Amino acid sequence: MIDIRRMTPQVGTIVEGIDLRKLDDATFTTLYRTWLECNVLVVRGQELQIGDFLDYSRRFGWLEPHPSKSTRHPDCPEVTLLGVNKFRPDGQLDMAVYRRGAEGWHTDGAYDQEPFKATQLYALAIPSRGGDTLFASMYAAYDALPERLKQRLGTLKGAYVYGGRRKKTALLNPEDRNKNPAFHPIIRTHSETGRKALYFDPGKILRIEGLDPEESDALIDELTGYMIQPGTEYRHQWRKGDVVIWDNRCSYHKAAGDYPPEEDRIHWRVSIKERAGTH
Ligand SMILES: O=C(O)CCC(=O)C(=O)O
Ligand SMILES: [Fe+2]
Repeated sequence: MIDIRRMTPQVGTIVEGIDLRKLDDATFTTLYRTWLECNVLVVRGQELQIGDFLDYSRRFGWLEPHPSKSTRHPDCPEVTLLGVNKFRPDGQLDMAVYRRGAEGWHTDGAYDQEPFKATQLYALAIPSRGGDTLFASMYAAYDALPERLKQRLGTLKGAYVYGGRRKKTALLNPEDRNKNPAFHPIIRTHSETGRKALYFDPGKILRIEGLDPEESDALIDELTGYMIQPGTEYRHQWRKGDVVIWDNRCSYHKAAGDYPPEEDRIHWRVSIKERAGTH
């Protein structure tokens, strides 16, 4: 029996009692609609081969290899390995791998002209404690903006690159580190729900176009303060076999990054776009 449980009013639903390897179209449609409503969809208890994970992920959109080439699965470029090769040859913990996604609240792929529609993870190994992923609603962030800020943001656009203002590009190959920025309206309308969201990523934004640098930095700080609205957070405690997809058009996330480093925390990850071949 399929069991669908909302975790918070806005973000997060947990589904149990289905096998994603044998998912009929009607059930997928239910899952997809639920996901659009609650931004983050967790399906528990799966035993997937890599092909099963890819087949299920492709039902959401186009899978694009992530720009971090060094963390791609060796046989399958669409799959990124999270938590693999955490220790360098000299035994040092590689913080870029261990703390990936834990630097702050963010949305994935804002550095592309067409940002990622979704990101999906499959949990292969989960530590005994820590290592949660946190989520929050961009719709709630938009709704919380004072009218004055909504007016000011109007059609302003943010300029984004992978490394942002701090130039954090450790996971990229040198040839991929100096791409041109991508521009996105900060008030962004979701292409499927039609709802407005505060589309924003303080770690990847360079500047807000059309403002002088001090004004831009000040507005970035101000917007950062609106990102996470109380009551919209969902904290996912992973179990092995969980499949979790989040909508990057209407949710922020971050990894807690706090698990015992000597333990494994390993996921397969795919980046999903609305359309093929769009960077
Ligand atoms: O490992 C996690 O919990 C999430 C990491 C992350 O930010 C991502 O995969 O986009
Ligand atoms: Fe992320």
